[in-house]
Order: sequence, then structure tokens, then C-alpha cells
Amino acid sequence: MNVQHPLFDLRGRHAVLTGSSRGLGFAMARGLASAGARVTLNGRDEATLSAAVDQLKTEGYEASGMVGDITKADETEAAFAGVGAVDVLVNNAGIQIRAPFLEHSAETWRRMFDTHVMGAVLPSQAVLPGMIERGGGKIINICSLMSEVGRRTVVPYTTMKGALKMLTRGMATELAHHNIQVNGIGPGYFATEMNRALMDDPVFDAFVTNRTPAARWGRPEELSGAAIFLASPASDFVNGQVLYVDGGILAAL
Ligand code: GCO
Ligand code: CA
Repeated sequence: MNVQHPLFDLRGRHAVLTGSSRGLGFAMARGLASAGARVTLNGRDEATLSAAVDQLKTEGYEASGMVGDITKADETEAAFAGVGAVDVLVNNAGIQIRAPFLEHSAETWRRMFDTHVMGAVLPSQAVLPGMIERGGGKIINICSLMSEVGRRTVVPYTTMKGALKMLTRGMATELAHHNIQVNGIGPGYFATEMNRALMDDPVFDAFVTNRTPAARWGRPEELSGAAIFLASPASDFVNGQVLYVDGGILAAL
């Protein structure tokens, strides 16, 4: 039985997800597509991107690719100019760089800022004029449990994810009267390539499973529900919120 509830129906909507040729971005693209959206995936590497697009097409979804580095203003503008009207933007592109605080160079800090903060600002600026003109839209910023808490060695990441939470609130405040909802999703510890080194470290793996009340790592497809909710009419009066999908880790001491 395949029931499509109207509140969660994304048919006729076009969603663009940055950094979505793999990992959580790819899983969310598949999730939005499964609710009926036409999805545009984005990544920097053409080959990886087209493999991801082909995979979704094989599964019967309407998918296309948009190559481009969303930390660069001109590239972002040009890339978005080619994809048409965007109803849902998911600012997902992210990187992790782990090192002791004193070893993070100024260059690392700038790269983290460019990726996480400008990487959400520039695509938003590219789609907002169209959303305002058409009378609405959805922007979803992929935050993190680290929008709330820190961990040693990942201070730049924590800083940027905290900023992304406040970007979400600030944009929601300014754009809500255009019927634009800007919300965040805050993943806990998920089994992705970005976290491969952590999963392969028995001490860290034990830390995650002991510390997470659900007692396991999240599976990428488990972000789909939150993504569909925040992309759909079900969330039309939800604004400036971060929905944590974390197996309860932020609720527990
Ligand atoms: C780390 C991890 C984390 C999370 C990420 C997901 O080094 O602790 O990379 O930062 O996996 O925040 O939300
Ligand atoms: Ca941590």
C-alpha cells in the first residue's frame, strides 16, 4: 500500500540539495524524491555526481545534476541560473577537519567558514529572488548536534554549525512574511564516509553507541522523514527551528 498524504506530498516540487552526490545529502535527495519531488543533486566532481544521478534514475526518480562549488559566488550563481525554479533548497554541503585547537590554521578556519556558512548563504541568495516572486519556498540548513555541543578536535566545525543554526533563525525572521520557511536538521552521529575514521576506531564507536540513547549510529535514510517534513506543506507554519535527528544524544547527559 502506498498512501501519499497531501501534507507530505512533494509532487510538482523541485528540490536542490548541495553536496548530495553521497552521504546524508544523497540519502535526503532520495527521500525527497520518494515523496514525489524532482531533485537536482550537486557536487564538485562530475563523475561522482553523474553516478549518483544515474542511481536515482535507476530507482525510478526524476533526478538531474548541477556541478559546481557552492563556496564560490560566481560558480554558484552560474550553476543555479541553469536549473530553473527551485521550491526547496537543502544546504547540506559540509566537511570535517579534525585537529587540536592550536593546530587549526587560519586557512582551515576560512575554509570551514566558506564551506558551511557561505556554502549556505550563496545558494540561498541564488534561489530567494525566485521564491519571493513565486510567493513561497523552503530552505533547509543541515546543522549538527554540534550546533549545540562541542567535542575536542572539532572546534571549527562546531563554530560553523553553531553559526548555521543562527543563520537559520536570522533568515527565518527576515523571510517568513514571504511565506518562506527556513529550518534546520541537526543530525547526531550517522554512519557516513565523513565519519569513517570515527566508526573504525573501536573506542569512538563504543563512545557513540554508549552515549547515544538509541545505542547505535544513525542510518542516512533516517534523515528522510525530517527532510520530507521540512520540505512539505506539513511544515508551513514551522520556521527557524532545528529538528535534531540524533537518537536522543542531545537529551541525555
Ligand atoms: C565528529 C563528527 C561529528 C558529526 C556531525 C554530524 O567528528 O564528531 O564528524 O561532527 O558526525 O556533526 O552531525
Ligand atoms: Ca561529539
